[in-house]
Amino acid sequence: MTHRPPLAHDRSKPPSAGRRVVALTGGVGGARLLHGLAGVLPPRALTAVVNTGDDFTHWGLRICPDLDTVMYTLAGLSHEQRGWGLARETFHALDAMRRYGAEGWFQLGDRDLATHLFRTDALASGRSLTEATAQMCQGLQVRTRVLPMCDQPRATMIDTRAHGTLAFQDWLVRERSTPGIERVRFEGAPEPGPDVVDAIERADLVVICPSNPYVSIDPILALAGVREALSGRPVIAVSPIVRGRAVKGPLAQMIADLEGRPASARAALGHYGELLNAVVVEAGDEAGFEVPALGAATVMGGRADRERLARDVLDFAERHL
Ligand code: FO1
Repeated sequence: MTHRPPLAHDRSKPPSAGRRVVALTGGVGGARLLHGLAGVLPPRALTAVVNTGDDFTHWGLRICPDLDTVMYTLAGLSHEQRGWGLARETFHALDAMRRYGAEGWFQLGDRDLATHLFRTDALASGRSLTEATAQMCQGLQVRTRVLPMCDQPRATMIDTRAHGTLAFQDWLVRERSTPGIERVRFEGAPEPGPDVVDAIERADLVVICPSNPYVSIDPILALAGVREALSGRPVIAVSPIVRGRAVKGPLAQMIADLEGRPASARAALGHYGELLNAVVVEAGDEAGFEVPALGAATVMGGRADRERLARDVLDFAERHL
C-alpha cells in the first residue's frame, strides 16, 4: 500500500510533501473555514478557488466581495462580527459621497477603498483578476494561493417574484434579500481562471466550504470543465445550515423558495448530488446522508474554532476517502 502523508499539518514535524487541498469558497463562513485550513496545512498545500459571481461595479470601482472577504480573513484583518470588510474601519469617504448624492447603500470603508482602487487600476491597465489578486495577497502577506474562479465577469442574477431580475448585490444588500426568489442565473460564459481546473485535477482532496450552494458554490461548479475535474477527486462538503438555520445570510429562505422544503443540512448539501464523497454537519444533523457524515461543531468564532473544524474535516477525509 502506498504511504500517503497526513493531510493535517502537525507543526512539530516538517510539512508533508505532496498532499494538496483545494477549497471552493465564497462568503463569510467559507472564508472562516479556509482560514482554519490555512492554519493547519503547510502553505503550499492549500489553494482557494473563490466565487466571483457577486462582483459588481460601484462608484466606478470593481468590487469583488468574496475575494475581499477571503483575503482579509486570511490576513487576520476582517471585521469579526460582520465578517466582511476590515476591522477598525472608518467611513468618511462614504459620508462624503452621500453628501454629493451618490448611492450609499453599499458601505465601502476608507481603508477598504484601497483594495477596490488597486484592483480597478490593475484591471484597467490590462492585468487579469488572477494577477491583481496574487499581488494583493502578497501585499497582505497571505501565503495561501487564492484563485478567482474566472478572470472575466460572470454575474449572478436573481429572478424575483415581485421585483423582476436583480443583480446579486442589489438583491442581497440594497433590498436586504427580502424579494422572494424564483431562480438564480449566471450571466456570461467565461473560461475558468487559468489555474483553476489544473488545481482541482491535482488535488488530493477538495473541500466545499460552508458557503451558500446556490450563489457561492454553483457559480464555480457551472464553469466549463469544473464538474468534470471534480468528478475524479475526493470531495467533502461542510454544511452551511445548522439545525435548520443558516449561520449567516439568506440561505434558509433560499432553500424554501427554490426547493419548496424547509432548510436542513440535507437539503443544502443534497444540492451537490453525486459530487460528494463525504459531508461534515453540525452534531445532531448527521441523519439521512448516503455518504459518510461527521457530526462536528461547525459554527466558527475565532481562530481556534476554525482550526479545530479544519482538522476534523481533514481527519475525517483521511479516514473515509
Ligand atoms: N454586505 C452588506 O450586507 N452590506 C454592505 O454594505 C457591504 C459592503 C461590502 C463592502 C465590501 C465588501 O467586500 C463586501 C461588502 N459586503 C456588504 C458583503 C458582501 O456584499 C456579501 O456578504 C457577499 O457578497 C456575500 O458573499
